[in-house]
Amino acid sequence: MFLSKLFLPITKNLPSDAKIKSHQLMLRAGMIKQSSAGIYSWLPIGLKVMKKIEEIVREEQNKIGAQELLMPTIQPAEIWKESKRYEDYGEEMLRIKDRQGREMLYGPTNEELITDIFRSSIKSYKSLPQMLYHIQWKFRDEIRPRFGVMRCREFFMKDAYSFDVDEANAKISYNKMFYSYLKTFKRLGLQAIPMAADTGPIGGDLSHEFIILAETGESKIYTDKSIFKIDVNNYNFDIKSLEKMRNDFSSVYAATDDKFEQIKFDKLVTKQNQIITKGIEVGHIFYFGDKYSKPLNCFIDNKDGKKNSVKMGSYGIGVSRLVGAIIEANYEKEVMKWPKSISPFDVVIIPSISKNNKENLTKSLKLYDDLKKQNIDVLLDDVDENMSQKFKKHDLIGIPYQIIVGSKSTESKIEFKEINSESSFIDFKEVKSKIKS
Ligand code: P5A
Repeated sequence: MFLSKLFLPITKNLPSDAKIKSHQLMLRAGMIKQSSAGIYSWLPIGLKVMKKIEEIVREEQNKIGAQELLMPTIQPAEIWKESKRYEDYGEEMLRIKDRQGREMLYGPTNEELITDIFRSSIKSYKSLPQMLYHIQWKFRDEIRPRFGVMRCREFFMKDAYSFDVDEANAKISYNKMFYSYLKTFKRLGLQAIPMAADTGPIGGDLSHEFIILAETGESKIYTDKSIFKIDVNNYNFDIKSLEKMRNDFSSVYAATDDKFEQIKFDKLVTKQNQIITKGIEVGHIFYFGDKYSKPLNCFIDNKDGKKNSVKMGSYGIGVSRLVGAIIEANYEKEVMKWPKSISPFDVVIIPSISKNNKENLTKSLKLYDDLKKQNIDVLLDDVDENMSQKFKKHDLIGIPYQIIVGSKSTESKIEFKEINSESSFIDFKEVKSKIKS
């Protein structure tokens, strides 16, 4: 892609409510545009990053055996009346009437709808366990949408649902998701801490939030440094190892504001190890047994011939929120650096161009073609601007690698730079391995 052709509406004027870095940067770099409070259009660069996150989330869900489907955004009110959440959900639910006067709603979550799908097809314990997920827009009429994509009214969520014969099996599904979440966040370059959490309007008695550390986070968190030593890669994907993983995490003190107890914190965590900071919730998982399956009559025939309610859990990842959260975690002194796994481009070529000298541009076009042939997603900055303006712009866009084509580069040696560090001269053949390693 040539920068001169890219739809990248960089803006300088920020609205006064853009208070945190990720919100400011996403507006400045033309990643999103607000259409009304808490509702955004995703412009090409923003969408590209979000789609890459979505794909990583999808791959990690598939790896643990979850199956993708797609439910609609608009749901009928009846199933929510059956579960008794229609009234309880209150003002956050956007309620709609169709032309026949039927009550509908824009889904804030999908426990009811998935239970309805499940009850109409699965009748026997032999078909269990099952894990189903979709990645779909949600709507919550938040009282105070803020921080850009972090607390929106319309947002993109991966939500998965597990179905098991009994509680013991349901906890195995819960642990599999727990594992998958840690793997997912790792691939996104994030260190997420699982924390026992309250269940709120979703309900149930077992729940974890996955929180990444960031000063601008909405949740205050209290934990022990030693939690960072627990590495998901040290566990296998089998029942015992997954159980051990969850127990290892649970044995370290970690709490958000609502669950925090000073006495316990001081007793369990030495002063040197105490971490008190803020964080962003990027995922949330729940086990709620038959909270929905019972009222919705989702029963299966068990081995012993008796009918039993299916035991369920639900598991959310804020895909659109992650775009903002990753910026908060990576932004440093006016420079953005995307993790390679989700960067809008693999590398940018920045030639020094002037009216009288088009030689660097010609050299760059050749490099561009070569990289394209190697399947590298490359941006060529062919805009006629001086180098300091160019660098400023690329600090904002955040592509992690730059090839600078100026008087110093030769046919064989090119100037290569990782954003936010010093450049060096390398052989062109090494570029691919540098970028993809
Ligand atoms: C779990 C999946 C649920 O809705 N039902 C289905 C359960 N959980 S949750 O915690 O309420 O949301 C899951 C994740 O979605 C993101 N999220 C949001 N992102 C942007 N704007 C919002 N207003 C918003 N609300 C929730 C969070 O990442 C949350 O962890």
